[in-house]
This record gives sequence, structure tokens and C-alpha cells, in this order.
Amino acid sequence: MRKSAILITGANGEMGHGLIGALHQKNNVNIVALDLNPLDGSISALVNEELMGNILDQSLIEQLNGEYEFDTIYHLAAILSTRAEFSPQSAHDVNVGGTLNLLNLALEQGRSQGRSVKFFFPSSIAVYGFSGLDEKNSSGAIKEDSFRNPSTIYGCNKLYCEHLGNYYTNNYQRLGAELHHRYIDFRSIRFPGIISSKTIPAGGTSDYIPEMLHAAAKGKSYKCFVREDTQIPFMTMPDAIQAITHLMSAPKDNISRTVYNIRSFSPTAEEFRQKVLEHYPKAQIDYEISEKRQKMVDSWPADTDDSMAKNDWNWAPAFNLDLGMKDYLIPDLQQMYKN
Ligand code: AKB
Repeated sequence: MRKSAILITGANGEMGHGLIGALHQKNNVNIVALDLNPLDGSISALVNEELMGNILDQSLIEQLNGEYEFDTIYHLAAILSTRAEFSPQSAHDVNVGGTLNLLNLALEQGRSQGRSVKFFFPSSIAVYGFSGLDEKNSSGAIKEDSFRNPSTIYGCNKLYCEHLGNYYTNNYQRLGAELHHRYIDFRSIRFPGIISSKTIPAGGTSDYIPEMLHAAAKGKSYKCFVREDTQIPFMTMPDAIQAITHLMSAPKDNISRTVYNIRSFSPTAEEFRQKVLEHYPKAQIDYEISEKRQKMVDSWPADTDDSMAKNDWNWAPAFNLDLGMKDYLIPDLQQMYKN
């Protein structure tokens, strides 16, 4: 007998931490957590099974298929944008090859269970791209179907995987069946930068905002690697997690597309620096621009239009920048770095 469970890949990452915390609170959810590394102590007690392994390992995928009956797969494992740019081939292998393996696992599961398996894929604002700053600055809040011209390997990987998700959803279904007899129910969110009070990101390009804040909370100086006028959208981790759980529990009939934008606030680097200084007046934050990383964020939108998510599954962030700082980030950071 296969064991009923949900699968989370990349479980030890930033989003994995938040998602495991939220799903653990739901009754009757058996969480199988997969990561290259052992899970942090803070989350290992919250999962039912912890597996260490690589999503590119076919024998591991077969083992998962043989041992479990997954109704939902949250495929979070990925190489983020800055790291991906240093190693495009590995990024492609992990971000595309790994996703393909997980989609095939979902397909096998859907076929053997005779129902559709839900598949969550975190996409990114990196799927968008502009010809230059003029186009970025004059384009306003970007809708899902415009400016999909990624200029990073990470953005290319994410956009292609969104298409793969659509292909698997539409192409693999019981002959003559209606929408609800598809083997895979693929749902995806294009995330902006995310700020967590508990973890610091690694290898991303939106990292300058969470790094600035955590450095200030630790009493360390920080050199921001993008210009002060740099602007992309952000949100807090609790809002990112509630968005995933809302989208995944939304009735199928409400879902008009597979990929949605969401966002909460969109400060420039300098506006965020000023906000950090309000809470940590002694913080030492300077600018030391990395041309490569600047180019990447300059190709991402200053803001996105999240009206489709609002209409279809009532997306609404709990935190704007002020509330996010006051009610979530600062109290948690004070706790975390109190010594
Ligand atoms: C990154 O910076 O790579 C990610 C993203 C915006 O998808 N945080």
C-alpha cells in the first residue's frame, strides 16, 4: 500500500520553511520533505518524512512514485537568479530538468490514482524583461501576458517551466474527459522579491532588500549592490505562504489561468533604506553597485498587476511595507538577534 502524502521539494529553502510551518497546522497532512541537505531543526519536527536527495536522480523519483500516493506536489527546489547566472548549465539542469522530473512524477501519480494531482510551481518576476530602463520605467504595473522576454537564464527556465506545466495539464488527460479529469492541475505564482524575518535568501538578486534589513538588525554594516533608484515589487513571507495555500485550495472553476502575478509593495532601494533607518537609526547602509546584478534587476518590472489573482481567488496581502515592518519583521528580528 502506498502512503498518502504531499511532497515538498527544496524543503529546506526559505519558502519551504514557511510552507512547512503553514501546512503542518492543517490536520491530516502527511508531509514528505525532500532536500539536498538535512532539514533545519526548526522544521524537521514538523514533517512526517524527511528525504535527502537530488531531484535529478531518476531512482529517487521512482522510489517516491513507488512508496507514496501524492495528492499535491509543491515543487520549490531551484537555483536562484544570481547563482544561475554563474552556472547556466547547472541552472538549466536543476530548474528545467528537475521540474520535468517532478511533472513526470505527478503524471504517473495522476494516471495511477485516476485523478488530477495538484502541482504548485513558484515562478518569478524574472520571466519579464525590458529592452532598457526607459521601457521599464514607462510600462507601469505589468500584466501576466506582456513583456515575457527574460534576459536571465533563471527567467528563461521559469518561463519555460510555466509552459511545461500548461502543456502537461492540457495534453495529458483521460480521452474525451472534462477539465476535472486532467492528470495534473498545475498552478503557479510569479513571485516578487520576498522578505522573511526567519531566513536570509541565498543566490537571488532581490536579496539586497532582506540582506539590508537583517544586517541592520544584527548591527552589521551593509553595502547594497544595486542603485538607490532600483525598483521591483516585494512582499513578506507570510503573505507569500498564504497566497500559495489560497491558490491551491481555490475551486477549479474559479481558476481562469495557470500563472498569476502577486505583489504587496514596491519600494526603491533608497525608500527601503530609509524605512530600515526609521527602525534602526544607527544602521550603516551604503551602496556598492554590482553591474551584473544591477542589469538583472533593471530587466525586471518596477511593479506587477495582480488583478487576476484578486478576481479569481481573492488574493489580498495582509501586509503593506509599514505594517510588514511594524507587525512582522521588526518584532521577529528583535527576538532572533536579541543577543
Ligand atoms: C531571485 O532574486 O532570484 C528571486 C526571484 C525574484 O525570483 N528572489
